[in-house]
Amino acid sequence: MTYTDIEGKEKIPELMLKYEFALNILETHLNILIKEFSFSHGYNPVEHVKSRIKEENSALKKLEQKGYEPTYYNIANHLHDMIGVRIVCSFLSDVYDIVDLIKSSPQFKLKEEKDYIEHPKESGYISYHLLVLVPIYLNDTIEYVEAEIQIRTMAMDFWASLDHKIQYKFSKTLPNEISEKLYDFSLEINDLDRRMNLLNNIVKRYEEK
Ligand code: 0O2
Repeated sequence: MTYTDIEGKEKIPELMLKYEFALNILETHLNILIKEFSFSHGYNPVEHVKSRIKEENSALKKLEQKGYEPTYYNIANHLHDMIGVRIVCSFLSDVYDIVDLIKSSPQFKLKEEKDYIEHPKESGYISYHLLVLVPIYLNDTIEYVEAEIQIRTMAMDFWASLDHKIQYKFSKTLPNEISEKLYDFSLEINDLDRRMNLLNNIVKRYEEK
């Protein structure tokens, strides 16, 4: 199935255009926030930023997984991560600095936050998610478009990327022996992140001397 087969298909190009506008605005604001933070702190907490608009087949697959019909309405109302930005940081404390930075920005409205660092998912997935509303200015109206921002360390990103690759190889659920190992590795990664953060605190004390 493609977008051209779904109910409300004639409204899809306009929706995609709005996603494109919102992503452009979001990327620009995030870039400014991070650059300003780096300038004022003399330190850049961000390793890299990746963004995307969800591909057609992923969007339709996600609707199916969530039990929704593949319609324009359901894409617009039930997929909250059609726009996704991933900010990968160096240390655990950097993740929280970036979360605070985004939350205190007047450029976005915060809709929801999910702290999968304090509360990892059953799979072992660790990350911090912010669901924000990005204003786009169209003729005489302002529309707010949802976007998901995932903030994580390099270690969390390493786990999530490999987990994603492994999941992809299995069409149904993962065999227990694999999901259990992935969960254990995520605990190790979490522990390593915390120890690296402590080490960084010691490094900072040396820098202050
Ligand atoms: P992709 O390909 O990365 O886009 P919601 O999106 O809020 O309606 P959901 O699915 O419960 O509902 O949201 P959640 O779990 O807060 O966030 C979903 C996204 O987080 C996923 O998007 C992944 O990017 C990431 N994620 C969540 N759980 C896992 C996991 O166990 N392993 C990995 N590798 N990533 C995870 P998509 O659309 O599923 O995938």
